[in-house]
Amino acid sequence: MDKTFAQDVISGLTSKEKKLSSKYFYDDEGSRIFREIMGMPEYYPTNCELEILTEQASNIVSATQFSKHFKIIEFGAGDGFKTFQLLEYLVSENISFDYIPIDISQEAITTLSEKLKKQLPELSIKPQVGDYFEILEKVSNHNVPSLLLFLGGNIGNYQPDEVTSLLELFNKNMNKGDKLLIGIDLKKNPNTIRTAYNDDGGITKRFNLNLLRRINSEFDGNFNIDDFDFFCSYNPFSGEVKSYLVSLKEQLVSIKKLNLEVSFQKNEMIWTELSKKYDLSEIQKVAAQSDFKVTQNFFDSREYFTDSLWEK
Ligand code: AVI
Repeated sequence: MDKTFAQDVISGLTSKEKKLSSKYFYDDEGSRIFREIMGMPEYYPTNCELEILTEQASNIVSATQFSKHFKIIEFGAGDGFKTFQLLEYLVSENISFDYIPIDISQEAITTLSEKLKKQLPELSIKPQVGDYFEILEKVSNHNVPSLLLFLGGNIGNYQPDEVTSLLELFNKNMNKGDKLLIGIDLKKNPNTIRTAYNDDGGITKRFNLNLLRRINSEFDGNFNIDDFDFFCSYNPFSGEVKSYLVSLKEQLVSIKKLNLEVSFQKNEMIWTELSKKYDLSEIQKVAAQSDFKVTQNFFDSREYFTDSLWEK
């Protein structure tokens, strides 16, 4: 049993305002649904970042100012779909570097490595499975500069206090002059954002409901998925998209392996996800708070998203 998940489910469902963290969305089924989301026309971030990394790979690499062999360390590499553009550019230019993708999923890393070995046989790849920071500490080397990648806009899913501690942890494990390229979704027309998370096809709803299905299967729960709805709102002032599951009736749910009975009022909500959108002044502020300097922001043509290059 995943103990941290178990504890978080207990504390989240017994607190006054119920919550479950979106970090638990990504079991195999959740990861599959997320890939469906990334393919939706409404979900713009994926294409925006792909455009940046395709069109501006050479500018990004020049902006790092690395003049000798370096390392690219990618957190949450997943299927490496977007990073491929950057790697392909570097290989085609005969630039000397090692690629170290890190993911918690062995399956993701195996698939990624096999794919890259076929498509970019000249690439030097040193995949790692496990905890980001343990690995970062292990691979950190004063003599070889590093470019860390934290892409996909994942930073938006962290609560404000978690953002600072995560970035401080990155910073602590980097050497002076190392760079961090961080994907950040930007504030924009609120309707564009609302549509990306309130898709007509109900895929994002399925993505959220999958968390209840996961609790049922891992902890022997009896959530009836049809008794829950999905609600999502965007606040253009704070930049926060907040997602919830809504109990459609008064009900009692039991989760046997956790020895837990949870009662729901009709229309009671469980907060599942924060997807925060930033503006450029907030990016400056967050970077400075964790001791980084923003070197340059790379935008897509619509300026919906930035891959922001920071220096320690
Ligand atoms: C992974 N993460 C950046 C996505 C986001 O946009 O917050 C997860 C997601 N949630 C709903 N749609 C996509």
